[in-house]
This record gives sequence, C-alpha cells and structure tokens, in this order.
Amino acid sequence: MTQKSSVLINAAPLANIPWEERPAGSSEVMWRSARNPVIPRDLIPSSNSIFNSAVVPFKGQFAGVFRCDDRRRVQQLHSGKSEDGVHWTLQNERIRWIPEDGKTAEIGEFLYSYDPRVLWLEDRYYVTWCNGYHGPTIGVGYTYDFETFHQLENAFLPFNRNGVLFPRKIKGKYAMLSRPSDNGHTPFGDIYYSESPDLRYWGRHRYVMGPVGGWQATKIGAGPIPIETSAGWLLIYHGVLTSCNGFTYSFGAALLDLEQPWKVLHRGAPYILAPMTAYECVGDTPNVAFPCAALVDGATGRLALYYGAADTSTCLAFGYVDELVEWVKANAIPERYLQ
Ligand code: BMA
Repeated sequence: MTQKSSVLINAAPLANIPWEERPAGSSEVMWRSARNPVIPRDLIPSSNSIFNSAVVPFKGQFAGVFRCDDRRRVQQLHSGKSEDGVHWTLQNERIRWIPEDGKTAEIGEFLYSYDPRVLWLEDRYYVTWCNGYHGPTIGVGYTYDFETFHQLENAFLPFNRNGVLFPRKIKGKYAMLSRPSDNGHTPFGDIYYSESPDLRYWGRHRYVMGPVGGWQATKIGAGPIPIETSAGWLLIYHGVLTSCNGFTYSFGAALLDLEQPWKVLHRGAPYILAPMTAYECVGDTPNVAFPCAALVDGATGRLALYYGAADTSTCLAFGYVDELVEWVKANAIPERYLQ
C-alpha cells in the first residue's frame, strides 16, 4: 500500500500512466481528456465502432481487449497494444478463443462478445465479457500475452452482463460482481456478488446494491475492476436513467467493504461524469458514458479511466483515487435511502 492523504491504495506504481492535469478552474472530481475520443470508431478497417473497452499495464507498456462492433454490427472483441495508453494498435481480426477443454468447446460457438474487463490475477491476465450463449451471459478467459486467448466456462446462466472480477481472492475465494438481466435492453438491474473456488463454479450469490433514483434510477452495473483502498473497494459503476428519449448512461462510485464486498459502506449521490460532450451525446447510441477499465498509479493515486462514448468511440477521464474516496464519503446517499 502507498500513502497519499489518509487513503492507502493497494496498487503498484505506474509512472507512465496516461495523464493530464485537472484543467484550471475545474472543480470536477474527474475530468475528460482534451484528446478525446482517444480511439476513433474507425481505427481498424473492420470496425463500425470501438468502445466499452479494457486496458491494463503490460510489459512496461499497455495492452487491452477492445469492443469493436464490425460493419455487420456484430459485437466482437479485439486485442490491442500501446506504448503510452493513448495511441493504440488493434488487431483487425477478432480474438479467437481456444476452449480450455472439450467441455468448454461445447459453449464455443461464436455469437457475439462485448463489454470486456481485463485484470492481472495471480499469474495471468483474465478477461470477462458479455458472451452470447442463448442470450447474454458472462464469459471468462485468460491470456498471458494478448496474442493467444483461452476460454473457460461461462460464469453464470443467461441472462447476465457486466461481470467484473476482483483483483485478489477474498477470504480464499475468487470474487465477481455481475448484473442479472434479460435478453433485451433490460429495464432493471442490480449488482450481485458471487464467489468461486476455481473461477469455474460460482455460488454464494449476495445482493450488493440496486437503482436508487436520479441518474441511477433504472439500472446499475459494475464498471472497472474494483480498486483496493484502506477505505474499502472503490467501485466505479454505471447508472442508467430513462428519459422520454430512452436510456442515459452516466457513472458514479461507491465504497464496498474489503472482506464482505456485498456490504456497501458509502455510495455517492451525484454522478461523476454524465454524457455532455458531443462525442458522448451523438453516435450510434446517444447519451452513453460507459466505463470498463481504470489504470492506477499506486505511487501518486493518479487514475486514468477508459469509457465508451455513445457506443461509438473510446475516451479517457482522469482523477485521483484518494479524492474519489473522499468525494464518495462527502457526497454519500444517506443510509436510510439505501434499504
Ligand atoms: C448496454 C450494453 C452496453 C451499451 C449500453 C448502451 O446494454 O449493450 O454495451 O453501451 O447498453 O447502449
């Protein structure tokens, strides 16, 4: 753990984290990159759009798994690498998952894959994503090199989305957040916690939290891999409100208990970022800001968050982990409204 203000952050130093200072005069807890969108929709010839994507530090540089909807508008996952986390080279061909064994091969028929999350866990990079198997559910796989990818069993039955692993075992078990859903544009959605002895069999499901109103009135879903701090797991999550024009996707944050993460310690009432710029409000799905990954520099608390904009392009926003923790506490929804 490293010390910045009174909040300890359990993250390795990442001196080359993408970073821009808070703009002069801004009082936002997170601020957008002036270079947004950092990944345009047509970075590779095969893509209609590139968004809701996941990035990790890799061999002193960066690697990731990217949602690239193709020009048939089928959702695909592509591998990518970058020297600086801002300028990316993506493979034009989608990831071909190698089944772990014959049983995994039974679920291997490719329908669609989207909204990946990636993390380093013990000895390799794990990927979770929304995997088409008679409807959306949570796919799980791993890679060592972002070249070859291996697929495990789906974690859950359909229908489920937003499967997000914790970066370490909790009380001896792997842990995942997810958001049970329906087969369409689900008009509901709570976050649940599940545990597993082996990343294959999941159980002991626990309710974490659900919609509460305002920007998060319709449904919520976990975003980036939770960030471990001395004040709890910092969970950045998306929330959806239903307006007369459809869904609006913003994101906010909560703090979860370190050893019992289904217990919400504090939950921020305001959003951190809501769609307001042209690239968040105009695109294939207007009014969407959808976070899937965060890089953290444990030495300084700097955080670089990757989010999809309008289901079209990939953007960056910046903040400090310790400021976010203090902001969630200072702006928390009173406990009596969380029951
Ligand atoms: C969700 C997912 C996301 C998408 C969002 C807004 O159901 O499909 O990938 O960003 O809707 O369209």
